[in-house]
Amino acid sequence: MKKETLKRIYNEIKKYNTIYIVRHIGPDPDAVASELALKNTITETFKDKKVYALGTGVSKFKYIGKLDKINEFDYKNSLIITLDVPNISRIDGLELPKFNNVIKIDHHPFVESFKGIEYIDETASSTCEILLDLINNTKLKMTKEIAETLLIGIISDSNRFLFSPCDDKVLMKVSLIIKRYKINLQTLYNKIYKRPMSEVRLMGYIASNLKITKNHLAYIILENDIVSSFNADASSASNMVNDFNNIEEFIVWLFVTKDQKNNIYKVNIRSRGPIINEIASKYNGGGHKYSSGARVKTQEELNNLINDLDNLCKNYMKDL
Ligand SMILES: [Mn+2]
Repeated sequence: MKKETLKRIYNEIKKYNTIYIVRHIGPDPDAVASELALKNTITETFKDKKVYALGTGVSKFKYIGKLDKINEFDYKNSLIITLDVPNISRIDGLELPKFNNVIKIDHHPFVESFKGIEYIDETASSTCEILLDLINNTKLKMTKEIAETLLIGIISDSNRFLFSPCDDKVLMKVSLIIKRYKINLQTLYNKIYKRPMSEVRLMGYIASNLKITKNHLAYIILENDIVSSFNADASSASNMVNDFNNIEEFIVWLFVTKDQKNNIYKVNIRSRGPIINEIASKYNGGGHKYSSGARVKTQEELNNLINDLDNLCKNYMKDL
């Protein structure tokens, strides 16, 4: 069944000369790596196709590759492939409803239909792992560069195979491409994990100022002047939420940063027990069961979100 859908996706790709690839706003390495790997395997396989990997660029992820910028779209005769995003409102780079032909490839829980072919594998560690399956099961070509890009997404989204889901299947697939393309993991890790000292100092600030409730919820609101005093930007501060896993004193934790341009609070939430994506979706967000994001406009909404998560922790602890 799954293999059949992968073959259908390949046949669709074959049909179209113009293909746009998009992913979610506020990209992470899996989002960016998946769109560039897919673009590269399509252009490697079909030399004549015009393929665009779209969305706002992030300087931190420049090492993964360069994104495309276009202003005019062929709405009717093109194919859109959405990666790593379950809801239309979080797509970055184009307005999906305007297009006729859509393929969705994702590993997040289903949120809404994109009215095309949908391939959702919640057991996959990352969208890049699904694309590895796509290449392994079709005539799409693999190169060393594509394999490395896919590995960047798989390694980042699984945090070096720490987060679930992570199983024997992904380790087997990864080990095969590392061997076949003689990939140097150390070089790759250096690219993914190298960071300036100022970020580590910011982590120290966060560790010292994180508030922990009696229900085992931890949170911090990172004002922009604090973040910039450490020479960091809001998105890298927000992503540090991943570095606070497995801490005894809390089971759910959230980092709040401010998006000055759109005047909203961006909330990044993690859990090692309670399921958080239902609450996140109440606050203009969503995501995985244990890893979600939300966006709220006012301090009041933010307080409500924190209260809801605190209650979630309380109920979870009661049932243990
Ligand atoms: Mn992902």
